[in-house]
Amino acid sequence: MLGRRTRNHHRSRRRHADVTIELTRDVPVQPTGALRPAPIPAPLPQQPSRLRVQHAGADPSVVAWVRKVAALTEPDAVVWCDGSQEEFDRLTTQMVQAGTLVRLDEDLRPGSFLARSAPTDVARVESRTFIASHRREDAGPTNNWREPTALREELAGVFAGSMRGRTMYVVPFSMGPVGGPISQLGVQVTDSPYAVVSMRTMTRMGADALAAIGPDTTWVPAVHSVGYPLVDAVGRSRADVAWPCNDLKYIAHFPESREIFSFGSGYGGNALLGKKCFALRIASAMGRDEGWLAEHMLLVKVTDPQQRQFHLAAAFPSACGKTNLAMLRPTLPGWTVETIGDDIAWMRPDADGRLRAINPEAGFFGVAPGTGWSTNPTAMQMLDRDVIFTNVALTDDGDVWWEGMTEEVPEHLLDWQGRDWTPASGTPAAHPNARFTVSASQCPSIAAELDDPQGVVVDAVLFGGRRRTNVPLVSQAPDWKAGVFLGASVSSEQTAAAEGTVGQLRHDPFAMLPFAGYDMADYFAHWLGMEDRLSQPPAVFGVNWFRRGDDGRFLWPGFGENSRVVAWICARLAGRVGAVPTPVGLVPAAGDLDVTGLDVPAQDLTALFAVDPAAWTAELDELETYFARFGDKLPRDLTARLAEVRDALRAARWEQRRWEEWTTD
Ligand code: GTP
Ligand code: SPV
Ligand code: MN
Repeated sequence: MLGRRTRNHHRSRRRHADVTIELTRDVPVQPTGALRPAPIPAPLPQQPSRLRVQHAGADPSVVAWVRKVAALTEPDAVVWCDGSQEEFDRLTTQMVQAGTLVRLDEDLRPGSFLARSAPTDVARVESRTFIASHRREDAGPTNNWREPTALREELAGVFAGSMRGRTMYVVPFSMGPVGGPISQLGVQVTDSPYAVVSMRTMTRMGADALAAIGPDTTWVPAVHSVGYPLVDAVGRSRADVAWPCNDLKYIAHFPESREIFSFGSGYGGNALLGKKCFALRIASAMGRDEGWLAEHMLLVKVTDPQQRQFHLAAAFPSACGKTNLAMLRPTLPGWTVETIGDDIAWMRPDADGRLRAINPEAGFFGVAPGTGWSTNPTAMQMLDRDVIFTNVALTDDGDVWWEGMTEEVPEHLLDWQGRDWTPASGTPAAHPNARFTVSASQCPSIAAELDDPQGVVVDAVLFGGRRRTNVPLVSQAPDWKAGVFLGASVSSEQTAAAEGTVGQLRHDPFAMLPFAGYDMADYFAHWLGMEDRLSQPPAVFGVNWFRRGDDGRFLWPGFGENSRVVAWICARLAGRVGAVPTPVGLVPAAGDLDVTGLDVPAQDLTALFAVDPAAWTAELDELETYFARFGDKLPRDLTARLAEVRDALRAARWEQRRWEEWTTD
């Protein structure tokens, strides 16, 4: 049982009343603003007697843990969340009063709110995301490793008293349908009501999840504080702000004891701990140990004109098109795409050796900019009510707007920071990483399978990124090993979803660079090893909607037109079409990609599939350098596939030269 395991992993430092305080208070808290930490360590305060930590329905392991966290963080009150509408209404009303939320116009956007975050708290902070494993090599060269004991001590310092003057909410949740065979349970404590209401939308949160935790249940403890206490160690108070956070941030993971600690941010992936922290970083480590996969993937059900069904999972890096593909409205007649998930898939081999997947989430935390009636009408319909928007612009009539929502740009707005904005302002009205939080049940294309605890059989896995050059519109890996190589070789231009330089090309293997909870080379090996666990492994494809012409424009119209690529993938799965080999994979034969009615010049279509041997050889040289970071741990299958592609390119180069000599004769 995890609760017990967790206790053993901690080292008790102080005893106070009947509460074991595991984390020392000697390191001063570092709050933002005027509140300064007390120079001398204050005496341990008595736990306030009005603090009601007990909860009749909760397993004692949960109560004991909540008590420990409360003793450390010293909130004024503890509230156990039940996930009810009444609770949601109470918290949102409170946040409107506090200025955290703006209630949108009840006719234009019923039941909806706008949150404006602090300008310093708008995206994931990868530089402050830590993996604390006992051995450094278990975190691997792509993660920020921390020694667990030292990190625990640091965290003890920052969490000590961090909830003073605030309410601590206990948020029990299930990732996946409660009680399902692929599902997992967790409990987040947080001093952010915004995190509470978001967790209610994004997970199965509340009484049912809590009731599912019994004495022998594994559950993941997740501690979250925005790090803005309202009272300091010597009792001085300060006023709250609309979006409390702290310049000092920690997004900390202990994959071995399956624990999460997040400090200093109220935003998205930093604060909704069921999402990236649990469902990807902790769950990927669980998957390694237990033989399954936790992936940054959308999940869809595709039905072809003959009513044949296919399930596809696709990994694209952050803000690279998962939500849009998940809600695809096919332009090809007779095809339908239904949404199961848009960000995370948990996949495990079933008794028949097929890969079964669920979406562990219950809602969508999606990118607003670029979402419009012409690009993603399904999402636009989904967003017509009961949404929490974060960092979008506010219209004069109390509705929301963002770049790409409509062709016509409003004359006047309040931008994402609440400042007057006009088209002449020269800055984006919505933050590029502005997001919506909405229940999956509101999605017009949602599939009934979202609530099937058994999941769906995955027929194909797609990998993609934002690549202006080299990577073809679609290609198929000839076998599983080549498919794993394809996933491992994903690189993509950086987006606003995390801090960093937007547009900069970086390796993002399996779209999991920021999310793998253990060594990336071990992760590659785990993927390779899945072949032996599967009687029918999914086919693997690479896609790229983002290739550009010399003039900088996208060569492919994308969005609904991506159904043409999906149709070719399904035709391959059904064995209806052949394919043409290239050095980097199999591509559609002439005529097999349905371009009927598509307004794309023939030379652009050719360019979308061009494999330039010189450019690709350079790409492989660079990839080899990247792979070298993993040293001896890099699986030989990947080195072998790299050599194979290299040889094929050399042959292609020779072919090309010979052809050029002929044509110039
Ligand atoms: P995360 O939630 O960060 O994991 O992102 P995501 O992968 O779900 O990305 P999303 O679908 O929200 O897309 C991000 C941006 O890419 C949006 O601005 C989209 O409009 C844009 N985008 C999505 N699909 C396409 C496409 O086919 N072509 C082009 N040109 N842009 C696209
Ligand atoms: C991503 O960055 O991949 C997201 C958004 O899906 S966040 O939840 O903030 O990580
Ligand atoms: Mn994501």
